[in-house]
Amino acid sequence: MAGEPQDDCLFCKIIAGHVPATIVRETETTVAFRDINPQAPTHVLVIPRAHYPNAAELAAAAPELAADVLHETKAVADEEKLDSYRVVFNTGPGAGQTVFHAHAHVLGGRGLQWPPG
Ligand code: D5M
Repeated sequence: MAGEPQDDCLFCKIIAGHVPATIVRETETTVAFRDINPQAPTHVLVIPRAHYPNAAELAAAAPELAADVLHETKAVADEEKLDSYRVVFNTGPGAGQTVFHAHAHVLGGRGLQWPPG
C-alpha cells in the first residue's frame, strides 16, 4: 500500500533505526539526517517517514506530507544557520536519484553554481 515501509528500502531502515545515521531533526512525519557522502559543508537529507519512491509520487499521493518535507528543509537551514542554500529532489535515475525513497537534499555552507549540471 502507498506509504507503507518497504523491507528493501535503505531510508525505511534508517527510520526504523536498523541502519545508523546522524539524525539532526525528527518530527511526527519526517526525519532529517546528514548525507553519508556530503557535497557541501552542510548536506542534510529530509525524508518523509512514509515510503514514496520519489518526490513526484509523494507530491501526487500525499501533498500535505510533501509540504511537511519542504517545511523541514527550512528548519534544517535555520538550525545550520544557512543564509543561502539549495533544496534538491533528484527524481528518477536520469536525474541522479539512487535511493528510491523520496528525499530532499539541503545543501549549503559554500557557494553553489548554477546550472547544477
Ligand atoms: O541521493 C541519495 C543520497 O543518499 C546520496 O547523496 C547518498 C545518501 N546516502 C546513501 N546511503 C546513506 C546512508 N546510509 N546514510 C546517509 N546518507 C546516505 P539521490 O538523490 O538518490 O542520489
